Amino acid sequence: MSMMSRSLAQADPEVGEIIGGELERQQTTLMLIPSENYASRAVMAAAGSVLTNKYAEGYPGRRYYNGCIYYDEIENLARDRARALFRADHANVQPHTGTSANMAAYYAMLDPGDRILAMKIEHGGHLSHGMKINFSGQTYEAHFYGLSEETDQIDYDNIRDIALQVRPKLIVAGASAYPRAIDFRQFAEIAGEVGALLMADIAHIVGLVAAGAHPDPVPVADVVTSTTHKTLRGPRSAFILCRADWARKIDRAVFPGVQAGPLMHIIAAKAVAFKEAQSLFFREYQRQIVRNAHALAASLQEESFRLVTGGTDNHHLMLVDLRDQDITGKLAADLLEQAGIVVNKNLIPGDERSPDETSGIRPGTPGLTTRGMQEPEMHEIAKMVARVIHEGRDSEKVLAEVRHQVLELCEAFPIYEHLP
Ligand code: DSN
Repeated sequence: MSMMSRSLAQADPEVGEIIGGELERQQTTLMLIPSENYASRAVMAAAGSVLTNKYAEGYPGRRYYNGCIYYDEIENLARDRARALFRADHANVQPHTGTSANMAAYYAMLDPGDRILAMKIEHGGHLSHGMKINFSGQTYEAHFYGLSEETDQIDYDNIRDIALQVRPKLIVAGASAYPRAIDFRQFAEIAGEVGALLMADIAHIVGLVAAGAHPDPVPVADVVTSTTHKTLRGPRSAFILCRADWARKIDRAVFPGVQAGPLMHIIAAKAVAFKEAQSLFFREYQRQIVRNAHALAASLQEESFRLVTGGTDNHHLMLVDLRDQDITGKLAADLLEQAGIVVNKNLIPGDERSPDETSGIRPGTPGLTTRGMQEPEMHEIAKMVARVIHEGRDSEKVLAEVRHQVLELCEAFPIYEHLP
C-alpha cells in the first residue's frame, strides 16, 4: 500500500491514538466553555478535504496561482452565503482567526498610533482589543471603558464621556466574557457623536445574531469581525463583514496586508457552516442556547452562586463570582474537570486575583445544546457543579459520584457517534 493511501491509523498510529483519545474525551465530558462547540460531520469533512493542497493567494478571479477554478467557486460561495446570512454588503472569508480578523480590520481603518476605545479585558474585553501585551496595544493608543460598578453592565453614558475626552478614531464594541446583550445602536450613536468609526467584534454571539436572537450590529457598524467556531459551530476560523465603502480596504488589509495564502479547506468548511446557519433548525438551536443559558443561570443561583450582573440575558454565557465561596476560579475549574465537567476560569469585574488564578468561572451552553440537552439537564448540571465546588475539594467520593452522573448524561446525549 502506498504512503498516500494509508489511513491515519495505519500511517501514524501515534497521532491516530491521540486524536482517538480526544474524541473519547469530548464524548465523555460535559463541555461548558462558551467559546467552544462541536462542528458537524459536513464541516469537518470540508476542513479535511483536498482543498488543503493548493495555494490561492489573491481573491476569486484574481489569483496569483493557476489552477484555482474550484477555489474561486468555493470562496465565492462562502462569501455569498455570509453576505446573505448577515444581510451585509461585503464579506471577507479569508481571516484565519478572530485575532487576525481584528488585525486586518484595524489595518484597514487605522494608522499606527491612532486612538482606539475598547472594553477592558478585566471587565470582559479581549486581548486583541488593545492589550499592551498584544500587537493591538503596541501599535495603537488604546483607551478603555469598563462596566458600571453598581450593575457590572455596560454604562453607555460613561462610554460617551470617555469618548468625548479621548476622541478615538475607532470604537470597538464586543466582548469575550460579558453576559448581557450589547446595544450596538447606542455604540453607533456615540461613534457618530465623536466622529469615530465603529467596529463590532461578535465572535461570541455570532450564531445568536445570525438567528435573530441578539441585536444585530451589521446595519450600524462600519466593520464587523467574528470567529466561526463558537456559537456559529463552524471550523476554527474567522471572517469580516463590512459596508460597501469599506470592501476594498478590508480586502487589501486581509491580503496582502496581514495574510498571504488563504486556508481554502477551512474556507470550504466556513461555506458549509454558513449554509447550516441558514436553516430553521439552526435558528431553533440558537434559541435553545438562550433558553438553556437562562435555565443554567437560574439553577446556579438556586445553588447559592452569585452571577455577575445577576444573570444572563439574550446570551449564551454567565460569569460565576466565587469570591464568597472560598475557592479560586482555577481550583473550581480543576475540580470540575476531575468530575468530567469542563469550564474555564475567568476574571470577574473588580477581581483582585491574577488571570492564572481568577475569582470566577464562565459557564456557557452552546456545546451542551448541540448535544440536545434542554432545561431539565441544565438544572441537573447546576446541581453537579455546586456539589463539586462545595464538597469536591475534600472528597474523592463526591468527585467519583459526579463523574459517574456525567458519564450517564453523556451517554444519554451522545456526540459524534458516527466517528470511529
Ligand atoms: N479565547 C476566546 C474565548 O474563550 O472567549 C476568545 O478569543
